Amino acid sequence: MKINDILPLIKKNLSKERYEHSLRVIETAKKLAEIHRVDIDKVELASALHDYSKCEEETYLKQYIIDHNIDSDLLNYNKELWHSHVGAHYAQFTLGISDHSTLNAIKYHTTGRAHMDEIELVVFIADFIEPARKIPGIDIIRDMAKKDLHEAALLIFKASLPYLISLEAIVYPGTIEAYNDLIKLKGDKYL
Ligand code: DGI
Ligand code: FE
Ligand code: FE
Repeated sequence: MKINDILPLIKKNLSKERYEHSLRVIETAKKLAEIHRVDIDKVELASALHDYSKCEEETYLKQYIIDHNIDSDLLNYNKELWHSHVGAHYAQFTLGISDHSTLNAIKYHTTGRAHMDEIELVVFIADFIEPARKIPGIDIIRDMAKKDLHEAALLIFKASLPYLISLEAIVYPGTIEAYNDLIKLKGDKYL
């Protein structure tokens, strides 16, 4: 599928705000892809679709996960985590997208995962740093994203994990695995 076929689809399925966020993620991700020489077409498609299911009702997402045999353990965690997996399933089975990196970039854009490839990293980072995001310390992450994708992803976890903990939110194990993986890559200082 081409981006020109995807844009009307996401526009129809999303609120105006969410559609505009998606457009900003596409632009941010494309810039990162160019800098880091990552496949632009895959990055564009994945970032366009990353929040495809974000505006669905909680009951719809839950039923979709049950009906399509998506990892049911997700239902034990925050509903914010569901839209990414439902969106990736929709992209694969309804839109016929088969590229694994593209599908994983959609599926793991909320939590990250261990062993993210560059396409996944670009979408994960672009979602966090798109220009409308106002998060303390975000400019340091924006600068790092131009230099080093792994280090930028690590900065995101260093901001988001303490935030989730401050809210006493349950942290999804995949999020911790993603963080641990990035630490292993650069060498654990405490071992
Ligand atoms: O869909 P977006 O708003 O663009 O961004 P996103 O898909 O990264 O979703 C962010 C939300 O997901 C935010 O409210 C925090 C939440 N989240 C991410 N990881 C975890 C989490 N919530 C819990 N409880 N646990 C997590 O591990
Ligand atoms: Fe999302
Ligand atoms: Fe998003």
